[in-house]
Amino acid sequence: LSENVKVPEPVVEKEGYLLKAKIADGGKKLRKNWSTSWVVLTARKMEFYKESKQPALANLKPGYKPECVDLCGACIEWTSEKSSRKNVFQITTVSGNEFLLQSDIDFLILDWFHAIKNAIDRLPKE
Ligand code: I3P
Repeated sequence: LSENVKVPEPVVEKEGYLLKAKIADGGKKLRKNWSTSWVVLTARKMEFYKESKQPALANLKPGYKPECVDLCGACIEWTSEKSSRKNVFQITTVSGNEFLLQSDIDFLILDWFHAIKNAIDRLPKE
């Protein structure tokens, strides 16, 4: 019976396209590779979907799992050293994953920064 219980989807606080580069996984440095990602922010996490004209469809493909970022205890900060691009901030998770996010559009990246920072500040640190 419990298998039939549907867990409600968390409320989406913000979603949209950003340029993303994952630069570390579990503390291990990765080669930087920027790509456009459909980003979905909820209270506790962010999800990065592959670029798609109809992002919702990415959900429906069997076996497709977006990359998931746990915001509990995460850090967010602007960085000018880690990229030659403007408007770049970094998110570092407790598990040692590091992501750079970027947009050339100033108000857009500012909105994202504050939305993610607010989410992190509302969460417990552990
Ligand atoms: C990287 C690529 C990235 C660039 C990075 C390069 O080269 O050009 O876009 O980061 O610079 O190393 P490759 O594709 O050969 O891996 P930015 O665009 O963020 O500057 P970096 O080495 O200074 O991080």
